[in-house]
Amino acid sequence: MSLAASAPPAPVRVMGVLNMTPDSFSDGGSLGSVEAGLARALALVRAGADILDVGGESTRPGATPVPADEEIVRVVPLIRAIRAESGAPISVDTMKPEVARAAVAAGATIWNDVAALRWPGALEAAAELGCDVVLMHMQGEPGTMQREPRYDDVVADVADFLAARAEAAMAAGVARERIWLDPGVGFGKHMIRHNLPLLAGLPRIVGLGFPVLLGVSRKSFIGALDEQAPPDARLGGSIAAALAGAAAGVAAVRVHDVRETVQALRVWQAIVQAGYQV
Ligand code: HH2
Repeated sequence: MSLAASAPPAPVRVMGVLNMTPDSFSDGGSLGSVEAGLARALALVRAGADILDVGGESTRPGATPVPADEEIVRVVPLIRAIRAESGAPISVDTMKPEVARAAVAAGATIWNDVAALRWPGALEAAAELGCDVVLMHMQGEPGTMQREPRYDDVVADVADFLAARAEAAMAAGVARERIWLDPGVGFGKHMIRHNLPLLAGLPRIVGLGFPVLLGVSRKSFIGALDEQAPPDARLGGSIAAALAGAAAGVAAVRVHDVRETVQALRVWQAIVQAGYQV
């Protein structure tokens, strides 16, 4: 069947994870210095990353909160070092407006906020900074979010929340074209009962009309579906979930294993593209 009349989807962008944290669930402690972080960042760019996501506070369930000044010390020198060596877009993974401000001053152009600008002063900061913002859904707080997550209808609840946060951001002065949405897989969601229907319902989130970022890499639901495989043994499941996102129309995926994901997406994209040729 030829689909020549309509255009194939744009390639899915890949955001590579750089966690400057001692305690991240998937790769904690692997980057102990700016030099190690920079080497990893440049390796991710060579592997095909379109965006580098620098984080200084783990959001895994039960993680210890990090004060803003400590988070700034973890992320800003690395952002500066990357900016000096590479033109790759940098996002900062933080909930705190003061960290976002320092990161943007150092060269980040995207604020990846798992709290969707709900911290005091966050909406105003995003509007002032004028950077892109990722608004992610999370039920509860990182420390307690996995205790007893509840939804009437997880897809509808997440879609309604994201639409409301996008409205709040625009009302505060954030330009519509700066906004990305993220369903927040694993953030206040039962591993199977909530994450899987949410992934199946991604077209509804995409249908809100903003680019969607999806973070599924190495997440616990993959271990739950495969004999409790540990985070570093979840590559196959991570790629499967990323491709499910691609098929649903997400604009970008946030991943630890950049090279492997880029290859999987290239093959998927080539197959889809072949269906559009006369
Ligand atoms: N997931 C994590 C962290 N930040 N940001 C967005 N937008 N979407 C996500 O799904 C997402 C995110 C959790 O992964 P990781 O960074 O590997 O772990 P930790 O939070 O323990 O540092």
